[in-house]
Amino acid sequence: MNADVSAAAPLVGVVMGSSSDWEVMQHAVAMLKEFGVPHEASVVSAHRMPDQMFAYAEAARGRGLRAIIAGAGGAAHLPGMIAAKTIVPVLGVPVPSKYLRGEDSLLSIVQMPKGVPVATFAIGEAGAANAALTAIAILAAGDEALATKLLAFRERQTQAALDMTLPA
Ligand code: RP5
Repeated sequence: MNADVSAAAPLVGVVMGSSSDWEVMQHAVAMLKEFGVPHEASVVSAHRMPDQMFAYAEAARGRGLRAIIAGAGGAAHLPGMIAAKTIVPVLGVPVPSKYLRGEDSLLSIVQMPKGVPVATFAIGEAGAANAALTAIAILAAGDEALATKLLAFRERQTQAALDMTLPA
């Protein structure tokens, strides 16, 4: 397990099935960094290291994680299997795959049977960034300073859209 741990005790865990997922999943980590949210990032492969995956999920709540962002591609069972072993909210990111462009990843993650939810996001970079923003929103419910940062982020986006111009 290859972990990149930020200074404080992590509140959000970012896991992915392979180092090849980093190109997409780095956008979740970048967003958490931008908001100063303590986090960790590691490779946890569902089919290549299932024992470590279960250990990660089982320990998550006790270690203080408040959300887990899980990205995987292809037969993307990582988010669902982590969700099966913890009540910490799991935010699933479908990583684009070689042959089916991530549609396989999306359907694998989104179609969880009733009872064990995985909140599923868009395929790729937008999904990774939005999963982080959702983790931030979950934490902001009990953290006014973080809520203020999130509101300011939204206001900057609004202003950027208001400032947009089109060619004459
Ligand atoms: C999945 O298989 C990973 O999440 C990755 O998206 C995909 C390919 O993995 P590698 O062959 O690049 O390690 O488990």
